[in-house]
Amino acid sequence: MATERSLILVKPDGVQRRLIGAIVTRIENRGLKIVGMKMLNVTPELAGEHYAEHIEKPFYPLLEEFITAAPVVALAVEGPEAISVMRGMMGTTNGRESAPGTIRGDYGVSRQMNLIHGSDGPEAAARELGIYFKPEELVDYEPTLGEWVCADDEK
Ligand code: IDP
Ligand code: MG
Repeated sequence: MATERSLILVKPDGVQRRLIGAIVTRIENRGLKIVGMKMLNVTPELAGEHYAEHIEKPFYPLLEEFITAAPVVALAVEGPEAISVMRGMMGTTNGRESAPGTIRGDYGVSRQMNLIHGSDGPEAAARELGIYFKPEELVDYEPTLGEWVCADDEK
């Protein structure tokens, strides 16, 4: 069991549809700890760095247009196996196929406008957190409720 950090974005559709609060509430309610949070505009350069693995794909121009079209909210989320826990909460890429109960499955019907980004593994998380946050923007604190979220041997 490992405590992990994941880079989460509320994408432009989530900001425009006023779902920032709903998405952040789900993260908090799950017991995960937010250790960084800011709103920013993604530039084409930042989009290319973040989505380097997709840059040659046919859908990339539309993805760039979408992710730069309105602000995003970037979050650094920490917790036991936070990367896979967040991927599970997000649902599958295409909102039409995402299970009810997931963020994408409850709030969306689009493959592109799927509301949330979450790192897909430890290497991606470290890389993406480094792209969106300076070290001093990530905070360290003991959550008062921490000892009631999971047992010591799960941390
Ligand atoms: P993920 O966000 O579930 O990890 P990826 O395959 O890494 O999905 O794709 C990154 C993002 O690119 C998706 O979240 C979605 O916004 C967009 N995307 C993925 N596949 C397509 C596609 O075929 N057409 C248009 N946009 C896509
Ligand atoms: Mg991905």
